[in-house]
Amino acid sequence: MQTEQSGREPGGRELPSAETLRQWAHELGFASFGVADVDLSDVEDGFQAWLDAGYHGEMDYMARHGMKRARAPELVEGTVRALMVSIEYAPEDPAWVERAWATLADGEQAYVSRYALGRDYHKLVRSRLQRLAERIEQQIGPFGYRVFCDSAPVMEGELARRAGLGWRGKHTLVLNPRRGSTFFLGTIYTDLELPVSGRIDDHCGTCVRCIDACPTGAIIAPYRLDARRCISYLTIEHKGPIPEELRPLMGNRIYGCDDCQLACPWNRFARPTAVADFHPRQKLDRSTLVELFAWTAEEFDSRLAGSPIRRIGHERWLRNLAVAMGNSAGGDDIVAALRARRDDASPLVREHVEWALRRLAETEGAIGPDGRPVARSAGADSVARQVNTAPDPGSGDNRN
Ligand code: B12
Ligand code: SF4
Ligand code: SF4
Repeated sequence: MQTEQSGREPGGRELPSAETLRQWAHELGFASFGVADVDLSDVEDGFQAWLDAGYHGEMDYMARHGMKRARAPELVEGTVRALMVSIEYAPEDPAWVERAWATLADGEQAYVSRYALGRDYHKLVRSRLQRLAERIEQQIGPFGYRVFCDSAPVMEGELARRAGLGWRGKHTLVLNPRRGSTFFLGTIYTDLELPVSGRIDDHCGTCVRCIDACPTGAIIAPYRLDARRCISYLTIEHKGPIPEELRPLMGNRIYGCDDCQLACPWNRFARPTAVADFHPRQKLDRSTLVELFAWTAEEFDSRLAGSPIRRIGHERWLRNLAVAMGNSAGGDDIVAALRARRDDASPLVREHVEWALRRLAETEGAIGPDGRPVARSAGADSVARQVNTAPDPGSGDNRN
């Protein structure tokens, strides 16, 4: 294997140095850059066990390509390295974590995952990766490559870990001691035999905050996620009715979920995004459930043009909102909004609306010790716990 300093491939091609590549990646707005070897044979058994357990739920695409996901050359012939990049999406507000908890604790507000407040990242990342590949091509001439961002059977997390972008947290995401985990990953498969980057050690230590914070218990063990319980899966990937036993646990999370990341002490070091396209649109960071539930299908399509949320469609949007409204403290506006959709054309929406109305009726008038109506979601309980035990990145319990 080559060293970091070497500039020539065994085949004879003169290659840009790792430093030059990193510089080019930074100029394109990528926060981190690294090079990974593509031999993922040691993760194949774990991935197969995950599929065999059915943890992928309805995500057929996870099973469809079998082990091609872990075998880069079977997807793109000649691949020997993966160039890995990250790009930040954390909000600009330095108090974004506290604000996120506050929104989660407010049953009238809608909570949209922070990654989805602005423009969809997939195309943006791929087009920047394409520019990076073209820049390499200008320097060394034609070479074999293909760019990805969530767009093909590629194990981006594992490759990013091997490229030194971070370690895999117990929530399974990649995180980094200087920037937390609030970044997307992108990949270039290539036939260039570039030197492989050094790795970052796992700094989770004895910490289990993400596991404790997960409202639905989806992190069934450290580094193992049952996607079928994950609110991100339930609100985005899952098409049909949301299992009834999970609905009360979802709180006001209507698209994606961030709790495991909000609870992580390392996200004190998350960096604000430098990408204007990722800034919040349509007041998605400060809208009420009632406001969003009122959107017609046409409004949904036009307001969310270019947003990742658009791909779930208006029907699932209403389904998710109905669950959140059922978990709220109720009140005239919420009940009236739900009743107005009792005759919705979609049986899926109608069923979730009826569930929400039933749930509100069952606990009508429930008053908390502070004399205010109770938002009855376990999600709200977990939020209260988090607020009371605000993460202290200096405590060191996560650094051994
Ligand atoms: C499918 C998918 C999901 C699924 C499943 C997530 C998961 N953790 O597997 C769902 C819909 C739930 C999801 C949710 C989210 N996702 Co997602 N997702 C993906 C995707 C497409 C594939 C991930 C994958 O391969 N999972 C399969 C599992 C099996 O792989 P694994 O974790 O490496 O598993 C290994 C070990 O943990 C172990 N193992 C795991 N389970 C088990 C079980 C047994 C029995 C055994 C023995 C071993 C074992 O073995 C495996 C092999 O080593 C990637 C993009 C990509 N192409 O990689 C994005 C990706 C991981 N997602 C991303 C994001 C941002 C999210 C969310 C934060 C979005 C949100 N806010 O709502 C959440 C976070 C939830 C979470 N805690 O993971 C980013 C993560 C960026 C980062 N910093 O790491 C990615 C990389 C997309 C991107 N290009 O940026 N996601
Ligand atoms: S995204 Fe939410 S539901 Fe999914 S594992 Fe993290 S905390 Fe749990
Ligand atoms: S440091 Fe703690 S909260 Fe963060 S990923 Fe590791 S175990 Fe989870």
